[in-house]
Amino acid sequence: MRKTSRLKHLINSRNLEFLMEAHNGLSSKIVEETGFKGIWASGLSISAGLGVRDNNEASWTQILDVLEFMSDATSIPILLDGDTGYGNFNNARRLVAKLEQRNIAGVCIEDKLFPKTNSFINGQAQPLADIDEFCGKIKAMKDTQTDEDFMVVARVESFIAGWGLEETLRRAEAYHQAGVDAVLIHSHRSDISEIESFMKEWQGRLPVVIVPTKYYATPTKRFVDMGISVAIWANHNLRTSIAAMQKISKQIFQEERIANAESEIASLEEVFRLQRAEELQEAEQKYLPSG
Ligand code: SPV
Ligand code: MG
Repeated sequence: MRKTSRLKHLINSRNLEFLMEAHNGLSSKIVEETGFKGIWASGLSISAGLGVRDNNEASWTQILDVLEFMSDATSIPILLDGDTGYGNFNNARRLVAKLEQRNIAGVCIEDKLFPKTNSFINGQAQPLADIDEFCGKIKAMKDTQTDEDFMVVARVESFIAGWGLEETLRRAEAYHQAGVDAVLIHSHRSDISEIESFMKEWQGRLPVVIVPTKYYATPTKRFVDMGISVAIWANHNLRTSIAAMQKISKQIFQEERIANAESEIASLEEVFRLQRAEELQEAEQKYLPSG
């Protein structure tokens, strides 16, 4: 099954499904091996991994280059966190064309302004996109895709920007009418009350995707009971790698030796396995002249 079709099934499945964050080829492989059915190509994590801020400092073609490694390394579908679509409708539809070429299964765009700011920074101050302009962007993206299963998810940022349920419903319904495949409702509260209020009114008009980064203490069963379609664990591979790298760098720096690090880190054999070094050795036997 095509990656687009797999993501479509995942989003439309009756069960709660999960996307796990990855930000490069290696983390993508680990997500797939672990058993996840799909990958969230997080803008926060990719930008942090590149050493820049989550403010579109990395250009969209630089993001595409990272995605190409992620997609080549895996067979599960990738949903790109496409920020605002990197410009207006024209930039967003060109993005769709390029994502299809790279076998990326879908993209999520948020109703903010380019250059975006991460939703957990200065939440109240963030201006939202004009609804009609954002709907035009969605239509342009849906009209551009050549694979009918390519997924466009609209992320509603009105709770984040300090607006209430009414504005969130108004926006979600407008994006629904514009032809989007699912809505992502974001919240920076530490409880799930905003999402819950939305779900009561929404009544399953389209699949709903959530990012529980701030309401992490909410039991997953509540998402199921509410009828959430997809939960995204949005930045946990990035954050675990930061913690692990800081710990081991500090230890080696202080001790000026690596002996104590050895038992705490992946073996070289594990690195080679993840890179599929064995396959190249077999290919060399087959294709290089012997003797
Ligand atoms: C990301 O992972 O980059 C997201 C989700 O957009 S969040 O950071 O929670 O806004
Ligand atoms: Mg993001």
